[in-house]
Amino acid sequence: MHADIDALRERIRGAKKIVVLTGAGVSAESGIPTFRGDGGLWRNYRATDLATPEAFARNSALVWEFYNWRRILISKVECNPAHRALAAMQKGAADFALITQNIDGLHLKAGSRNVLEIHGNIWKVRCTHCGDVHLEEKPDLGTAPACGKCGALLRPHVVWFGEGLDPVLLESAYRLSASCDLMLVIGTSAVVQPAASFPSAATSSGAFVVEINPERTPLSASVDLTLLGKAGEIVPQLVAA
Ligand code: BV8
Ligand code: ZN
Repeated sequence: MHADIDALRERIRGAKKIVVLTGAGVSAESGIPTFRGDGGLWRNYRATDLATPEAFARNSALVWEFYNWRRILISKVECNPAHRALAAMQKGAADFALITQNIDGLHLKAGSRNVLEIHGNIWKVRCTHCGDVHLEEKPDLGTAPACGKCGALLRPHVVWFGEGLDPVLLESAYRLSASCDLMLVIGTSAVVQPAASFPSAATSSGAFVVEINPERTPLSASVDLTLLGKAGEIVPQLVAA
């Protein structure tokens, strides 16, 4: 592993354009349960049951209880060494982009800039009627928060399953993936589309693609290097002075 890490550190140093794609695994060591790992349950619901427009239409109060539970949890955790190392890597790189599937905002909190939050941000709310979007830092918004402008019900400004991603963000993510020479894929089970397709866009454009994950994933067979381990342990070694 050490030789791989040393070689990768050299590759990072020499890379012209680095793109990093992160998933829930990069926040696991901050204490935020991942989606598909154990602990990814809330009152015996799976996130995929509640993170849908249908669930919100059926029982918006239950969905708000789920998001308030996550907002309260996230408000209490800290960024971990993986978040901090990625912020440092960005500072030292000529051309760097971070695409995250996470909505916890921890990359921004760790100092990463221009993060593409392709699934949205749990700290943003959107009005279901007038579409107004704003940051709402209070962790518990109750089960029927109302829009300050028009009084209609607010929803989390996140992308639910079955909803399209912001087309501008999606196009940028593909363009960045297809024009980098090094992609690091960190802490994702590579199941959720369209994010799971970004690494193959990088590969087909000749990039060197690295996966960092304690487990193998559907991506493992097609990446150039898999570093089996925790993000909080491996990523800091990639930016060590
Ligand atoms: C779309 C925001 C079309 C909300 C999220 C069948 C039926 C219905 C839909 C589909 C279907 N088949 C495919 C689809 C499409 C669907 C999809 O991909 N479903 C999956 C489940 C099969 N995709 C969508 O619906 C997307 N939209 O396709 O729309 C469309 C197009 C145009 C117009 C209209 C419609 C929208 C997808 C976005 C959904 N929203 N989040 C919220 O969070 O509440 S996705 C959600 O899952 C999170 O963002 C999360 O990040 C993401 C992916 O999961 P991972 O990040 O990979 O997390 P996971 O737990 O799976 O894995 C963690 C990994 O970390 C593991 O590998 C683990 O080993 C590793 N790990 C653990 N510890 C560590 C670690 N790694 C490093 N260090 C550690 N310490
Ligand atoms: Zn409104």
